[in-house]
Amino acid sequence: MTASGELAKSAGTPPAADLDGAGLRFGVVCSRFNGFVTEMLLSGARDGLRRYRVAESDVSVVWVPGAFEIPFAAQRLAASGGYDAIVTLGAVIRGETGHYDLVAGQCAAGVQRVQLDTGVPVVFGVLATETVDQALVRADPGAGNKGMEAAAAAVEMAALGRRL
Ligand code: INI
Repeated sequence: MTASGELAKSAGTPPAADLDGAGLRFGVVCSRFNGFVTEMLLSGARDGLRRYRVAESDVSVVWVPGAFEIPFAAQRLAASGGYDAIVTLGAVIRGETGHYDLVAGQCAAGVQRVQLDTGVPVVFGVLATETVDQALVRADPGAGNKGMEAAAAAVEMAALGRRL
């Protein structure tokens, strides 16, 4: 679809997403904090990128200590000019921190700021849950893995970014 077609008003069902990632390059920022969850998100993201025809060699993974550090690494990757979109992965679990709201909120705000400042899409695959069990459900390798969902969003936004 052309950019003008993209912007055209349509009634009824939204058009299907363009999920062809062949030739597109992705940076993935993954938090080490709650690694038992984020490893599962990363696995889902890798599976998703592969499913949408992204080559392994077009994916770079960077690890950071915690969700608070995700925007910094995302900013560096986005500003490098080497990526069509960035995927961020993390797990902030309220049960484990008194500063949950600060960490989760600053991470989300930072990620949004990076994509608007750089013009490179940065998708948000950072869980913010009350409990470990809730985080594990969202990182399950089967349906509903938020890493895989983030990969799909990144492919769609990368393709959109090239078209617009
Ligand atoms: N980082 C997370 O990614 N998840 C958490 O649940 C969390 N808790 O519980 O505190 C967390 N804290 C670390 C934070 O992201 C920074 O790495 C740390 O404050 C150093 O800047």
